[in-house]
Amino acid sequence: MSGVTTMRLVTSSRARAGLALWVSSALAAGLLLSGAAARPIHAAAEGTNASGLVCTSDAAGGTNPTFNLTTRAGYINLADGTTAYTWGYSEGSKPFQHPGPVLCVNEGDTVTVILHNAFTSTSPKSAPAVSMVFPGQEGVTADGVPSQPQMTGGVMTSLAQAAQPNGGTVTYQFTAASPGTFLYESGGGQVTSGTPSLYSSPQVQVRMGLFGALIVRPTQAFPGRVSGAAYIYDRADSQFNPDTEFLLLLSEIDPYLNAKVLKGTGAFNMNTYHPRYWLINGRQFPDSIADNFATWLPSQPYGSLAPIHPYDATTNPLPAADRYLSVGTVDYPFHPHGNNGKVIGRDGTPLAGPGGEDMGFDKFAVNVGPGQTWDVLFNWKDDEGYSPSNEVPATEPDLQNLTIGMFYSGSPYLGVQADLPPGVQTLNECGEFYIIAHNHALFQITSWGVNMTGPITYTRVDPPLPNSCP
Ligand SMILES: [Cu+2]
Repeated sequence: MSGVTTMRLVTSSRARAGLALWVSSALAAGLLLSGAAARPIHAAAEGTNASGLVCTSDAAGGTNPTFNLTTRAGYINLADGTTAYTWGYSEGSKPFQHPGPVLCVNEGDTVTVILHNAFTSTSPKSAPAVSMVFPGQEGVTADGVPSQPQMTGGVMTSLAQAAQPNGGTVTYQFTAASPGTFLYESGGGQVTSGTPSLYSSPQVQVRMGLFGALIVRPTQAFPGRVSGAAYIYDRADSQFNPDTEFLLLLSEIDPYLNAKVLKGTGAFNMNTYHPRYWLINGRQFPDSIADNFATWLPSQPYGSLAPIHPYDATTNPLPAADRYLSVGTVDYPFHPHGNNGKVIGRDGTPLAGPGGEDMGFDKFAVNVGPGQTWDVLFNWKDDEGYSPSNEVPATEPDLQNLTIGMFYSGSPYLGVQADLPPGVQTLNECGEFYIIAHNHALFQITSWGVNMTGPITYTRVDPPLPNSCP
Protein backbone atom coordinates (compact mmCIF):
# COMPACT_ATOMS: atom_id res chain seq x y z
CA MET A 1 0.00 0.00 0.00
CA SER A 2 1.37 3.35 -0.94
CA GLY A 3 0.37 6.66 0.52
CA VAL A 4 -0.79 5.10 3.79
CA THR A 5 -0.78 7.51 6.67
CA THR A 6 -0.37 6.13 10.14
CA MET A 7 -2.95 6.74 12.77
CA ARG A 8 -2.15 9.77 14.85
CA LEU A 9 -2.16 8.80 18.48
CA VAL A 10 -2.31 11.31 21.26
CA THR A 11 -2.23 10.65 24.95
CA SER A 12 -5.57 10.18 26.52
CA SER A 13 -5.24 13.14 28.88
CA ARG A 14 -4.35 15.43 25.99
CA ALA A 15 -7.19 14.05 23.93
CA ARG A 16 -9.64 14.57 26.74
CA ALA A 17 -8.42 18.06 27.49
CA GLY A 18 -8.62 18.93 23.81
CA LEU A 19 -12.06 17.42 23.55
CA ALA A 20 -13.30 19.27 26.62
CA LEU A 21 -11.98 22.56 25.25
CA TRP A 22 -13.53 21.89 21.90
CA VAL A 23 -16.83 20.94 23.43
CA SER A 24 -17.09 24.01 25.62
CA SER A 25 -16.24 26.36 22.78
CA ALA A 26 -18.49 24.45 20.42
CA LEU A 27 -21.34 24.62 22.88
CA ALA A 28 -20.81 28.34 23.17
CA ALA A 29 -20.93 28.68 19.42
CA GLY A 30 -23.88 26.34 19.05
CA LEU A 31 -21.73 24.11 16.89
CA LEU A 32 -22.93 20.92 18.50
CA LEU A 33 -26.10 21.41 16.57
CA SER A 34 -24.19 21.18 13.31
CA GLY A 35 -22.97 18.11 11.51
CA ALA A 36 -19.45 18.69 12.83
CA ALA A 37 -19.99 17.71 16.45
CA ALA A 38 -17.28 15.99 18.42
CA ARG A 39 -17.49 12.29 19.26
CA PRO A 40 -17.91 10.55 21.50
CA ILE A 41 -20.27 12.66 23.55
CA HIS A 42 -23.24 10.75 24.83
CA ALA A 43 -23.98 12.45 28.12
CA ALA A 44 -27.61 11.57 28.51
CA ALA A 45 -28.96 15.05 28.88
CA GLU A 46 -31.04 16.88 26.36
CA GLY A 47 -29.15 19.18 24.05
CA THR A 48 -25.65 17.92 24.73
CA ASN A 49 -25.21 14.61 22.95
CA ALA A 50 -24.57 14.56 19.23
CA SER A 51 -25.56 10.93 18.97
CA GLY A 52 -27.15 8.29 21.13
CA LEU A 53 -30.19 8.22 23.33
CA VAL A 54 -31.45 11.64 24.47
CA CYS A 55 -33.10 11.41 27.86
CA THR A 56 -35.74 13.81 29.06
CA SER A 57 -35.80 13.66 32.83
CA ASP A 58 -37.80 15.36 35.51
CA ALA A 59 -37.07 19.09 35.38
CA ALA A 60 -36.21 19.14 39.08
CA GLY A 61 -33.98 16.13 38.64
CA GLY A 62 -35.35 14.26 41.65
CA THR A 63 -37.06 10.96 42.21
CA ASN A 64 -40.74 10.50 41.41
CA PRO A 65 -40.52 12.61 38.25
CA THR A 66 -43.26 14.74 36.79
CA PHE A 67 -43.51 15.33 33.04
CA ASN A 68 -45.75 17.87 31.39
CA LEU A 69 -46.60 16.76 27.85
CA THR A 70 -48.48 18.99 25.45
CA THR A 71 -50.17 17.99 22.19
CA ARG A 72 -48.74 19.79 19.18
CA ALA A 73 -49.19 19.70 15.42
CA GLY A 74 -46.54 20.52 12.83
CA TYR A 75 -44.58 19.33 9.85
CA ILE A 76 -41.68 16.93 9.48
CA ASN A 77 -39.23 16.61 6.62
CA LEU A 78 -39.28 13.45 4.54
CA ALA A 79 -36.48 12.10 2.42
CA ASP A 80 -38.16 12.68 -0.94
CA GLY A 81 -38.17 16.43 -0.28
CA THR A 82 -41.77 16.61 0.88
CA THR A 83 -43.15 17.27 4.33
CA ALA A 84 -45.83 15.50 6.33
CA TYR A 85 -48.37 17.10 8.63
CA THR A 86 -47.90 15.27 11.91
CA TRP A 87 -48.90 15.35 15.56
CA GLY A 88 -46.72 14.92 18.60
CA TYR A 89 -46.31 15.26 22.33
CA SER A 90 -43.88 18.00 23.35
CA GLU A 91 -42.46 18.76 26.75
CA GLY A 92 -44.14 21.68 28.53
CA SER A 93 -44.32 24.76 26.35
CA LYS A 94 -41.73 23.55 23.84
CA PRO A 95 -42.67 23.64 20.15
CA PHE A 96 -43.83 20.67 18.12
CA GLN A 97 -41.47 17.72 17.95
CA HIS A 98 -41.76 14.23 16.52
CA PRO A 99 -41.63 11.73 18.09
CA GLY A 100 -42.32 12.71 21.70
CA PRO A 101 -39.53 13.14 24.25
CA VAL A 102 -37.78 10.03 25.58
CA LEU A 103 -38.94 9.88 29.20
CA CYS A 104 -36.20 8.42 31.43
CA VAL A 105 -37.19 7.32 34.92
CA ASN A 106 -35.89 4.97 37.57
CA GLU A 107 -37.40 1.69 38.68
CA GLY A 108 -39.66 2.28 41.66
CA ASP A 109 -40.37 5.90 40.78
CA THR A 110 -43.89 7.19 41.02
CA VAL A 111 -44.18 8.73 37.56
CA THR A 112 -46.61 11.57 36.94
CA VAL A 113 -47.44 12.60 33.39
CA ILE A 114 -49.68 15.62 33.00
CA LEU A 115 -51.18 15.69 29.53
CA HIS A 116 -52.17 19.13 28.24
CA ASN A 117 -54.32 19.12 25.13
CA ALA A 118 -53.40 22.29 23.26
CA PHE A 119 -55.33 21.28 20.14
CA THR A 120 -57.82 23.93 19.13
CA SER A 121 -60.20 24.25 16.25
CA THR A 122 -57.55 26.13 14.27
CA SER A 123 -54.82 23.52 14.76
CA PRO A 124 -55.69 20.83 14.06
CA LYS A 125 -59.08 21.65 12.56
CA SER A 126 -60.56 18.45 13.96
CA ALA A 127 -59.51 19.47 17.53
CA PRO A 128 -59.83 15.99 18.98
CA ALA A 129 -59.58 14.95 22.59
CA VAL A 130 -56.35 13.02 23.27
CA SER A 131 -55.36 10.51 25.91
CA MET A 132 -52.26 8.55 26.85
CA VAL A 133 -51.69 4.87 27.55
CA PHE A 134 -48.55 3.29 28.97
CA PRO A 135 -48.30 -0.30 27.70
CA GLY A 136 -46.49 -2.48 30.22
CA GLN A 137 -47.24 -0.26 33.24
CA GLU A 138 -49.71 -1.52 35.80
CA GLY A 139 -52.01 0.37 38.12
CA VAL A 140 -52.06 3.50 35.97
CA THR A 141 -54.42 6.14 37.31
CA ALA A 142 -55.98 9.09 35.53
CA ASP A 143 -56.90 12.04 37.72
CA GLY A 144 -56.74 9.73 40.71
CA VAL A 145 -59.00 6.96 39.45
CA PRO A 146 -58.05 3.85 37.45
CA SER A 147 -57.13 4.62 33.86
CA GLN A 148 -59.55 2.61 31.78
CA PRO A 149 -61.50 2.56 28.50
CA GLN A 150 -64.11 5.26 28.13
CA MET A 151 -67.57 4.76 26.67
CA THR A 152 -69.81 7.27 24.96
CA GLY A 153 -73.33 6.17 24.14
CA GLY A 154 -72.40 2.51 24.54
CA VAL A 155 -69.41 2.80 22.22
CA MET A 156 -65.83 2.68 23.43
CA THR A 157 -64.23 5.91 22.21
CA SER A 158 -60.94 5.96 24.10
CA LEU A 159 -58.65 3.50 25.85
CA ALA A 160 -58.10 5.97 28.71
CA GLN A 161 -59.52 9.17 30.15
CA ALA A 162 -58.84 11.89 27.61
CA ALA A 163 -57.85 15.53 27.78
CA GLN A 164 -60.40 17.60 25.91
CA PRO A 165 -59.16 20.19 23.37
CA ASN A 166 -58.63 23.87 24.16
CA GLY A 167 -56.55 23.24 27.24
CA GLY A 168 -58.01 20.14 28.86
CA THR A 169 -55.66 18.15 31.06
CA VAL A 170 -55.43 14.67 32.53
CA THR A 171 -52.87 13.61 35.13
CA TYR A 172 -51.69 10.04 34.72
CA GLN A 173 -49.70 8.34 37.42
CA PHE A 174 -48.07 4.95 37.83
CA THR A 175 -45.21 3.23 39.59
CA ALA A 176 -42.44 2.25 37.18
CA ALA A 177 -42.22 -1.22 38.68
CA SER A 178 -40.00 -2.92 36.11
CA PRO A 179 -36.92 -1.73 34.25
CA GLY A 180 -36.74 -1.89 30.47
CA THR A 181 -37.89 -0.20 27.28
CA PHE A 182 -41.52 0.83 26.89
CA LEU A 183 -43.79 2.87 24.64
CA TYR A 184 -46.22 5.56 25.55
CA GLU A 185 -48.84 6.51 23.04
CA SER A 186 -52.30 7.91 22.50
CA GLY A 187 -55.25 5.80 23.56
CA GLY A 188 -57.52 7.98 21.44
CA GLY A 189 -59.81 10.80 22.40
CA GLN A 190 -63.12 10.32 24.12
CA VAL A 191 -65.92 12.18 22.39
CA THR A 192 -68.34 13.78 24.83
CA SER A 193 -71.35 13.16 22.65
CA GLY A 194 -72.27 11.66 19.31
CA THR A 195 -70.22 9.06 17.51
CA PRO A 196 -66.44 8.63 17.52
CA SER A 197 -64.71 10.53 14.76
CA LEU A 198 -61.82 9.51 12.57
CA TYR A 199 -59.64 11.98 14.44
CA SER A 200 -60.42 10.65 17.90
CA SER A 201 -59.52 7.07 16.98
CA PRO A 202 -56.48 5.68 18.82
CA GLN A 203 -55.41 4.03 15.60
CA VAL A 204 -55.35 7.37 13.79
CA GLN A 205 -53.83 9.35 16.67
CA VAL A 206 -50.90 6.96 16.95
CA ARG A 207 -50.45 6.94 13.17
CA MET A 208 -50.37 10.76 13.33
CA GLY A 209 -47.41 10.68 15.71
CA LEU A 210 -48.73 10.70 19.27
CA PHE A 211 -46.12 8.30 20.66
CA GLY A 212 -42.74 8.19 22.37
CA ALA A 213 -40.37 6.01 24.38
CA LEU A 214 -40.24 5.44 28.14
CA ILE A 215 -36.99 4.13 29.59
CA VAL A 216 -37.10 2.65 33.09
CA ARG A 217 -33.63 2.24 34.55
CA PRO A 218 -33.00 -0.53 37.09
CA THR A 219 -32.28 0.31 40.71
CA GLN A 220 -32.42 -3.03 42.55
CA ALA A 221 -29.46 -4.58 44.27
CA PHE A 222 -28.42 -7.83 42.56
CA PRO A 223 -25.37 -10.08 42.55
CA GLY A 224 -22.57 -8.56 40.52
CA ARG A 225 -23.98 -5.07 40.47
CA VAL A 226 -21.28 -2.42 40.12
CA SER A 227 -22.21 0.88 41.72
CA GLY A 228 -22.73 3.62 39.17
CA ALA A 229 -22.70 1.22 36.21
CA ALA A 230 -25.40 1.13 33.52
CA TYR A 231 -27.77 -1.81 33.14
CA ILE A 232 -30.89 -2.50 31.10
CA TYR A 233 -32.39 -4.83 33.71
CA ASP A 234 -31.72 -5.86 37.30
CA ARG A 235 -29.14 -8.35 36.05
CA ALA A 236 -25.37 -8.14 35.92
CA ASP A 237 -25.34 -9.52 32.35
CA SER A 238 -27.43 -6.59 31.12
CA GLN A 239 -24.60 -4.12 31.73
CA PHE A 240 -23.69 -1.86 28.82
CA ASN A 241 -21.42 1.06 28.05
CA PRO A 242 -23.49 4.18 28.86
CA ASP A 243 -21.59 6.12 26.19
CA THR A 244 -23.12 3.83 23.56
CA GLU A 245 -26.84 3.63 24.25
CA PHE A 246 -29.07 3.95 21.19
CA LEU A 247 -32.79 4.24 20.50
CA LEU A 248 -34.53 3.01 17.33
CA LEU A 249 -38.19 3.96 17.45
CA LEU A 250 -39.71 2.66 14.21
CA SER A 251 -42.84 4.14 12.64
CA GLU A 252 -44.65 4.67 9.34
CA ILE A 253 -46.75 7.25 7.51
CA ASP A 254 -49.54 7.04 4.95
CA PRO A 255 -49.46 10.58 3.52
CA TYR A 256 -53.10 10.35 2.38
CA LEU A 257 -54.20 9.89 5.99
CA ASN A 258 -52.04 12.78 7.18
CA ALA A 259 -53.38 15.00 4.39
CA LYS A 260 -56.93 14.10 5.33
CA VAL A 261 -56.26 14.92 8.98
CA LEU A 262 -54.70 18.25 7.94
CA LYS A 263 -57.83 19.04 5.98
CA GLY A 264 -59.81 18.12 9.08
CA THR A 265 -63.03 17.12 7.40
CA GLY A 266 -64.52 14.04 5.85
CA ALA A 267 -63.88 10.36 6.19
CA PHE A 268 -60.86 8.19 5.62
CA ASN A 269 -61.35 4.48 5.13
CA MET A 270 -58.68 2.84 7.26
CA ASN A 271 -59.09 -0.28 5.13
CA THR A 272 -57.27 1.71 2.46
CA TYR A 273 -54.49 2.71 4.87
CA HIS A 274 -51.22 2.12 3.05
CA PRO A 275 -47.94 3.53 4.43
CA ARG A 276 -45.48 5.03 1.93
CA TYR A 277 -42.89 6.32 4.41
CA TRP A 278 -41.06 4.53 7.21
CA LEU A 279 -38.94 6.26 9.83
CA ILE A 280 -36.43 5.78 12.65
CA ASN A 281 -36.88 8.20 15.54
CA GLY A 282 -39.10 10.27 13.26
CA ARG A 283 -36.44 10.68 10.57
CA GLN A 284 -35.51 9.01 7.29
CA PHE A 285 -32.10 8.35 5.80
CA PRO A 286 -29.93 10.34 5.27
CA ASP A 287 -31.35 12.64 7.98
CA SER A 288 -31.38 9.58 10.26
CA ILE A 289 -27.60 9.76 10.63
CA ALA A 290 -27.46 13.49 11.24
CA ASP A 291 -26.72 14.62 14.76
CA ASN A 292 -29.34 14.90 17.44
CA PHE A 293 -30.88 18.40 17.23
CA ALA A 294 -29.58 19.01 13.68
CA THR A 295 -30.55 22.59 12.89
CA TRP A 296 -32.22 21.74 9.59
CA LEU A 297 -34.59 19.31 11.32
CA PRO A 298 -36.13 21.56 13.97
CA SER A 299 -39.08 19.25 14.65
CA GLN A 300 -37.18 15.95 14.42
CA PRO A 301 -34.57 16.11 17.19
CA TYR A 302 -33.41 12.50 17.37
CA GLY A 303 -30.78 10.89 15.14
CA SER A 304 -29.90 7.20 15.10
CA LEU A 305 -26.24 7.03 14.06
CA ALA A 306 -24.50 4.57 16.41
CA PRO A 307 -20.84 5.49 17.01
CA ILE A 308 -18.96 2.76 18.85
CA HIS A 309 -15.37 1.60 19.37
CA PRO A 310 -13.99 -1.90 18.83
CA TYR A 311 -14.38 -4.34 21.67
CA ASP A 312 -11.29 -4.53 23.85
CA ALA A 313 -11.11 -6.64 27.00
CA THR A 314 -9.28 -3.87 28.83
CA THR A 315 -10.30 -0.53 27.38
CA ASN A 316 -13.78 -1.22 25.99
CA PRO A 317 -15.16 -4.44 27.47
CA LEU A 318 -18.84 -3.51 27.61
CA PRO A 319 -21.33 -3.83 24.76
CA ALA A 320 -23.42 -1.07 23.24
CA ALA A 321 -27.18 -1.10 23.80
CA ASP A 322 -29.87 -0.83 21.12
CA ARG A 323 -33.40 -0.21 22.31
CA TYR A 324 -35.82 -1.04 19.48
CA LEU A 325 -39.48 0.02 19.60
CA SER A 326 -42.20 -0.13 16.97
CA VAL A 327 -45.47 1.75 16.62
CA GLY A 328 -45.97 0.36 13.10
CA THR A 329 -48.72 -1.87 11.78
CA VAL A 330 -46.57 -4.74 10.51
CA ASP A 331 -43.32 -6.42 11.50
CA TYR A 332 -40.15 -4.44 10.81
CA PRO A 333 -37.29 -6.88 10.24
CA PHE A 334 -34.42 -4.64 11.27
CA HIS A 335 -30.92 -5.87 10.72
CA PRO A 336 -27.56 -4.43 11.54
CA HIS A 337 -25.10 -5.68 8.98
CA GLY A 338 -22.12 -7.78 9.86
CA ASN A 339 -23.17 -8.22 13.45
CA ASN A 340 -25.31 -10.39 15.61
CA GLY A 341 -26.89 -8.65 18.52
CA LYS A 342 -27.70 -10.41 21.76
CA VAL A 343 -31.40 -10.05 22.50
CA ILE A 344 -31.66 -9.74 26.28
CA GLY A 345 -35.21 -8.48 26.72
CA ARG A 346 -38.59 -8.08 25.06
CA ASP A 347 -41.39 -5.71 26.01
CA GLY A 348 -39.70 -4.69 29.23
CA THR A 349 -39.09 -8.26 30.34
CA PRO A 350 -35.61 -9.75 30.64
CA LEU A 351 -35.16 -13.05 28.82
CA ALA A 352 -34.52 -15.25 31.84
CA GLY A 353 -35.44 -18.72 33.03
CA PRO A 354 -37.32 -19.44 36.26
CA GLY A 355 -34.05 -19.56 38.17
CA GLY A 356 -32.78 -16.39 36.53
CA GLU A 357 -30.93 -18.31 33.84
CA ASP A 358 -29.75 -16.18 30.91
CA MET A 359 -32.17 -16.94 28.07
CA GLY A 360 -30.82 -14.20 25.81
CA PHE A 361 -29.97 -15.24 22.30
CA ASP A 362 -27.90 -14.04 19.39
CA LYS A 363 -29.92 -12.67 16.51
CA PHE A 364 -28.97 -11.24 13.16
CA ALA A 365 -32.28 -9.67 12.11
CA VAL A 366 -34.33 -8.12 14.90
CA ASN A 367 -37.95 -8.59 13.87
CA VAL A 368 -39.75 -5.85 15.76
CA GLY A 369 -43.49 -6.41 15.72
CA PRO A 370 -46.20 -3.77 16.19
CA GLY A 371 -46.11 -2.40 19.72
CA GLN A 372 -43.06 -4.45 20.66
CA THR A 373 -39.81 -3.36 22.22
CA TRP A 374 -36.53 -5.30 22.01
CA ASP A 375 -33.39 -4.74 24.07
CA VAL A 376 -30.27 -5.81 22.24
CA LEU A 377 -26.60 -5.66 23.26
CA PHE A 378 -23.87 -5.71 20.65
CA ASN A 379 -20.23 -4.99 20.10
CA TRP A 380 -17.82 -4.98 17.18
CA LYS A 381 -14.67 -7.03 17.32
CA ASP A 382 -11.57 -6.32 15.29
CA ASP A 383 -10.88 -10.06 15.28
CA GLU A 384 -8.30 -10.16 12.50
CA GLY A 385 -6.57 -6.95 13.54
CA TYR A 386 -5.82 -5.99 9.95
CA SER A 387 -3.49 -3.02 9.69
CA PRO A 388 -0.79 -1.84 7.31
CA SER A 389 1.53 -4.27 9.12
CA ASN A 390 -1.00 -7.13 8.99
CA GLU A 391 -2.41 -6.67 5.55
CA VAL A 392 -5.75 -7.98 4.33
CA PRO A 393 -4.81 -11.26 2.54
CA ALA A 394 -6.20 -10.16 -0.78
CA THR A 395 -4.80 -7.81 -3.35
CA GLU A 396 -6.72 -4.59 -3.53
CA PRO A 397 -7.69 -3.69 -7.11
CA ASP A 398 -6.07 -0.69 -8.68
CA LEU A 399 -7.74 2.60 -7.77
CA GLN A 400 -9.03 3.11 -11.31
CA ASN A 401 -10.90 -0.19 -11.06
CA LEU A 402 -12.72 0.78 -7.89
CA THR A 403 -15.86 2.73 -7.22
CA ILE A 404 -15.25 4.38 -3.89
CA GLY A 405 -18.10 5.40 -1.66
CA MET A 406 -18.34 8.59 0.32
CA PHE A 407 -17.68 6.92 3.68
CA TYR A 408 -14.40 5.32 2.54
CA SER A 409 -11.11 6.55 4.03
CA GLY A 410 -9.01 5.29 1.13
CA SER A 411 -7.77 2.44 3.29
CA PRO A 412 -9.28 -0.89 4.34
CA TYR A 413 -7.77 -0.46 7.79
CA LEU A 414 -9.56 0.99 10.80
CA GLY A 415 -8.02 4.28 11.83
CA VAL A 416 -6.05 4.74 8.62
CA GLN A 417 -6.61 7.26 5.85
CA ALA A 418 -5.00 6.94 2.44
CA ASP A 419 -5.00 8.50 -1.01
CA LEU A 420 -8.24 8.77 -2.91
CA PRO A 421 -8.56 9.15 -6.69
CA PRO A 422 -8.88 12.71 -8.00
CA GLY A 423 -12.39 14.05 -7.62
CA VAL A 424 -13.48 11.53 -5.01
CA GLN A 425 -14.82 13.04 -1.84
CA THR A 426 -15.09 11.43 1.55
CA LEU A 427 -17.06 12.11 4.69
CA ASN A 428 -14.81 9.72 6.56
CA GLU A 429 -13.09 11.74 9.24
CA CYS A 430 -10.55 9.49 10.94
CA GLY A 431 -10.43 6.18 9.17
CA GLU A 432 -13.61 5.01 10.81
CA PHE A 433 -15.81 2.23 9.42
CA TYR A 434 -19.47 2.72 8.53
CA ILE A 435 -21.68 -0.34 8.62
CA ILE A 436 -25.25 -0.05 7.39
CA ALA A 437 -28.18 -1.10 9.56
CA HIS A 438 -31.63 -1.07 8.04
CA ASN A 439 -35.12 -2.42 7.82
CA HIS A 440 -34.80 -5.54 5.66
CA ALA A 441 -38.32 -5.27 4.26
CA LEU A 442 -36.68 -3.53 1.32
CA PHE A 443 -39.86 -1.91 0.03
CA GLN A 444 -39.90 -0.06 3.35
CA ILE A 445 -36.51 1.60 2.86
CA THR A 446 -38.20 3.92 0.42
CA SER A 447 -40.05 7.21 0.50
CA TRP A 448 -43.06 6.86 -1.75
CA GLY A 449 -40.84 4.93 -4.12
CA VAL A 450 -37.59 6.86 -3.66
CA ASN A 451 -35.15 4.06 -3.04
CA MET A 452 -32.50 3.83 -0.27
CA THR A 453 -34.21 6.26 2.06
CA GLY A 454 -36.42 5.43 5.02
CA PRO A 455 -35.32 3.32 8.00
CA ILE A 456 -31.61 3.16 7.25
CA THR A 457 -28.93 4.12 9.70
CA TYR A 458 -25.28 3.32 10.30
CA THR A 459 -23.05 1.90 12.96
CA ARG A 460 -19.91 4.02 13.01
CA VAL A 461 -16.87 2.12 14.29
CA ASP A 462 -14.25 4.62 15.40
CA PRO A 463 -10.64 3.60 16.06
CA PRO A 464 -9.89 2.67 19.67
CA LEU A 465 -9.53 5.61 22.07
CA PRO A 466 -7.48 7.71 22.16
CA ASN A 467 -7.90 8.49 18.48
CA SER A 468 -7.69 11.40 16.09
CA CYS A 469 -11.42 11.57 15.38
CA PRO A 470 -12.78 15.10 15.39
CU1 LIG B 1 -29.00 -5.42 4.43
